[in-house]
Amino acid sequence: MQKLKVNAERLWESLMIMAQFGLTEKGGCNRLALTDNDKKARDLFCKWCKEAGCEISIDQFGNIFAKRKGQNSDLPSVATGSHLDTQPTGGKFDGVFGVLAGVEVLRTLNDNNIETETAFEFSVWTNEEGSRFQPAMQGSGVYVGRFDLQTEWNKTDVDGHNVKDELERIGYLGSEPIGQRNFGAFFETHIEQGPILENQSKEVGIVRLGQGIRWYDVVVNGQESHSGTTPMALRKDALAASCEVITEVEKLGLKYEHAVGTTGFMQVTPNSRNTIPGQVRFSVDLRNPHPDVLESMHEEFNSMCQSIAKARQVDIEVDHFWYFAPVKFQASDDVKKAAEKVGYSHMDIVAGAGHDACYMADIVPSGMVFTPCENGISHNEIENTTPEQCEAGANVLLHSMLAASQRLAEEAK
Ligand code: HGY
Ligand code: MN
Ligand code: MN
Repeated sequence: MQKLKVNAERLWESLMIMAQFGLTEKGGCNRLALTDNDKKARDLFCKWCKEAGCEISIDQFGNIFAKRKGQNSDLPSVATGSHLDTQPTGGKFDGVFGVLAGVEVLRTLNDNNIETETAFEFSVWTNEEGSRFQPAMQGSGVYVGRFDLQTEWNKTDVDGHNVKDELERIGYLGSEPIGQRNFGAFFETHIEQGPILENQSKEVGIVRLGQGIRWYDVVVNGQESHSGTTPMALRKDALAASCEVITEVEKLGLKYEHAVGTTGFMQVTPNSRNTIPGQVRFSVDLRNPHPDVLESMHEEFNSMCQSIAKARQVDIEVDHFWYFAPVKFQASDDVKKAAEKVGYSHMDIVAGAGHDACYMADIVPSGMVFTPCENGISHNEIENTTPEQCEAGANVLLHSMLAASQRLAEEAK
């Protein structure tokens, strides 16, 4: 089995075919969750897996599971997967590389007529990005019971479309109840989305920890008035107050080691150049690998909002709607052993981004395989990697899954 290798050309070709769905002029992907492009990608994934002999199941949140039977149906499955949805100006690899590395494992097992003791399952998780609907990792979060199904079905995008209606519209409102799969191990392959592996010239990252995340919706209410006639001292400028908050968020990210702080989404009302903005709605994303540091950032952020509100005589509402605690990966040693077995240079690493495996780690030993991306750039249309780097990730995934399958079979004897 040691010599077993994936077909790098086929994997790269599958990535380029999938990239057609939502392809942008700059060569990236705009495939927001539950849009027609997401549907096309999902349909193609299901077609490829059916052609490879899998049985397809879809759950009530549109999560997809393609199952390749094993010799012993009493054993739990070894699973892998990631997401097909992208950022609005996303790349060709974030998420989809993990899904198609799984498909390449599936095809490689078939090519070599390998009968595994446990079943292998290949999954696609709904709305990992959290861009169109919040929060991120929504499908895997519902699956593991972190989020309530009905609440998440009712979430709406900026145009008022809700998740449940959109799942139905694209044909992925499945009937399988949430959380029904019998997984014994879960692995996710993903580009690092940062510069560390490339800078350290390592082929594979063994992800030991997923950092903590706090997301907020902030609404600043001031007073609309004329930009020409309102003296500066009398203004309640919601946008100027928001800019001060956002500058302070950036300072919070700079203040603590390994911290990041970001505002990526903003709506200004009435958004007219000669009316002082009366209301501004924006996002805040705080992250840190250490829960206590993230807690301090949370406290400082909230008190900073209150003092700015007081000083500027505006109202600032902070809705802290998502907290994801840092998570350790229990199956990362499988990934390390696989990287050593197949002979790839590797290093331990922390995941700066959230991933579906971070929630799967709640319910089953999980591991992540990271591979480098060019200049560490992601969530950008120029996101890039190479066929060889994808091949390394898929080979490590293949051998991680085979090792976990053997272990589960031995444990059951
Ligand atoms: O937000 C994240 O880290 C991921 O891209 N959803
Ligand atoms: Mn991702
Ligand atoms: Mn992403």
